[in-house]
Parts: sequence; structure tokens; C-alpha cells
Amino acid sequence: MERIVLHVDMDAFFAAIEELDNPEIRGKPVVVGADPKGGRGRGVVSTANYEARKFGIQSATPISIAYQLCPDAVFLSVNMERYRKVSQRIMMIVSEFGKVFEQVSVDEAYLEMNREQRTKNREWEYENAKEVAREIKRRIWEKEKLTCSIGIGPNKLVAKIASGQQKPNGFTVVLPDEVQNFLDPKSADTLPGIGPKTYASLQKLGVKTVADLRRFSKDKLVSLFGKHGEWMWEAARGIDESPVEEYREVKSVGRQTTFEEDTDSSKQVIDTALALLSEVFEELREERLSGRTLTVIVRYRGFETHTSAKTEGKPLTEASARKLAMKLLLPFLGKRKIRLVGVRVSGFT
Ligand code: TTP
Ligand code: MG
Repeated sequence: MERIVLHVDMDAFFAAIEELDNPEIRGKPVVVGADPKGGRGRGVVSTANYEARKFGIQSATPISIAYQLCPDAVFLSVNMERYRKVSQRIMMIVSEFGKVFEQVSVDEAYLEMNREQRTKNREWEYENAKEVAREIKRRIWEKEKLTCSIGIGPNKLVAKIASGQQKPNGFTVVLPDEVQNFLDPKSADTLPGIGPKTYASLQKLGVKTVADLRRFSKDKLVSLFGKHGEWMWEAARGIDESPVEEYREVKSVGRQTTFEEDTDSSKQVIDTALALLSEVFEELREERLSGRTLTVIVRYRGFETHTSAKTEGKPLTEASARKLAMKLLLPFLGKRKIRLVGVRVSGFT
């Protein structure tokens, strides 16, 4: 079954938000990342705006080098909490437009388009996808005053390369019959999955472009690179069957339980809430998340449901969350029979 996949990637994301928040730095080179400390700083650049990229500064450039390249740039530290909030609002906008939505990073997502079940032709499908893309760009600009680049293609691989084709504020559509001509002249390391190491090995074999890579048989690539070689053979032909898989960034971690029988035992409610809280913290640890907000949920017999929440100044520990949970639950206890209790941690830092 043919697919149409759309890839959205925000332009110079962290730097663009900083420019939005600080009008006085707009138009100047902006570098977001570690503190340069007058050229002696350690750490790297998270991102640079397009002005700063003209000086050769990019993501992962050591901050000391970035300072040498452009000492007059505006250097800012990372404000992840702020970027996450903007990201969540943007992802809400994007996710409304497709059949399947997959967020892959803070500023990047895939959408698989709805297909009219073979009632319309391929041109119509692509025209429809283009309209959707234009609408997504328009909405993100209107609501957030930020630009993104969008690529449309028959799979994730092609859509992703297409979105990078005309950055910033780009829009590139690659029809199925155009895939090979689109890929062939590109440097082989444009294929996501061919990193600097693999590319160096390929160059030793005389491969520069995707077209060069296509001269090798599948067997040859497998003998050279194993399973990765098989992937390379397919990628060079624009083949990628990996599905767009529904994924949204975790915004909260919560658990709730309905009692077998409605209870008026305060002890039972508290013990249950604390047990749920341990599960929540186990998941938070696994996901390497920490949050500042705790919410408790209480549902009485008859379904009347209440929540109570508190946000702390610093990330909750399991111990601090236990104390807080008891405090938040107390006003709900000893009144009516309780049907359900739940806890949730959010406000990730
Ligand atoms: P990217 O989409 O790779 O970069 P970008 O949005 O800044 O620029 P582009 O216009 O080329 O898409 O990454 C998104 C954000 O992720 C970026 O703004 C900062 C962060 N990031 C890092 O912190 N370190 C990194 O090495 C990279 C690549 C990104
Ligand atoms: Mg980006």
C-alpha cells in the first residue's frame, strides 16, 4: 500500500524561541548552549541561528570554538523548560492533521496522511498533502510566530531528507517517481543512518553520492557492512518501510485504581495512593524524568471526581511526593465512600 508521509522540523528551534523572547537580539548571530566563558568554556553548542551558522557554528560545535568563530555572537544558556512548552503546543497543532502522528524529538514529527480509500488518484492525494503542509506552516506561524520546514514523500526516509532540503522555512515534495533523481546527486551521508564513520569507509571505496552507493550490489554491501549494508542498499533506492508509529511525548506519569468495593477507610486510601506513587516513581526513574507537580485524584461513590495539585519549587523526590500526597489527600478523607484514588506527576524539568 502506497503511503504519503510528512516530516515537520522546526527551524533553529532553541535559537528561534530565544529570538522571539528577546526582540533586541533578532537578526544577530545567536548561539544557544554552554557558557563560552570568554573562550575558555567547556561543553558544546546546542543550536545556532542561521546568522551564526554563516560563521561556521552549528550544533555540537565546542563552545570555545564557537566563541573563536564569532566572539560577538549572543551566547545564551539552554532554557529547556521553555522550549518544551512551545514544543508541546506545536506538536498539538501538527498532530491534528494526520492519521498517525509520531513525535521523534523536541522539534520534529512525522505524520502519515489519511488516504481516501483508492477513490482518488495519486496526484489528488499529494495535492491534499501539500495543502495540509501549508496549513500546518500557517498555523504554527500564526500561533507561535515560528517557522518550520516540511518534507513530503512516500516514506519516512524521503520525507525527512526532503524537509532538510530547503531550510529554513522550506517546503519540499518528492513524488514517488522523483525519489531516485532526488536522492542520486546527494552526498551519501545525507541518508540518516550514514554517519561520519560509515561515510569515511564509503569514501575509501570511492563512494561520494547516493548514485555512487547504488553501484554496489546488496551482497557486496552486506559483506562489507553486515545488516547495516542491507539497509544502505535500500536507503540508496529510497526504500523505507518503517511505519509511522503513534508516539507523543510523555507529559505526565500517573496511576489510578478503582477499589473492588467503595471504601471509607482512610488508611486504605492512603496506602493505595502511596503504592501507586512508588509505581509512578519507578517509571519516572526509568524514563529519566523528574517533575515538580503532584496531582491527586479522588472519585467518590456516584462518580463525583476531585483533583488537587501542588507545584513545588524543585523536582519532587519519592519522599517529598509521599508527604505531599498525604497532605493533598487529607481534605478528601473521612467524608464519603471513595471509589477511586490516583496520583500523577507532571511539570517535568
Ligand atoms: P535540530 O532540528 O537538529 O536543529 P535546529 O532546529 O536548531 O535547526 P534546523 O533548522 O537545522 O532544524 O535540533 C532541534 C533542537 O535540538 C535544536 O534547536 C537544539 C537541540 N539540539 C541539541 O541540543 N544538540 C544537538 O546536537 C542537536 C542536533 C540539536
Ligand atoms: Mg530543527
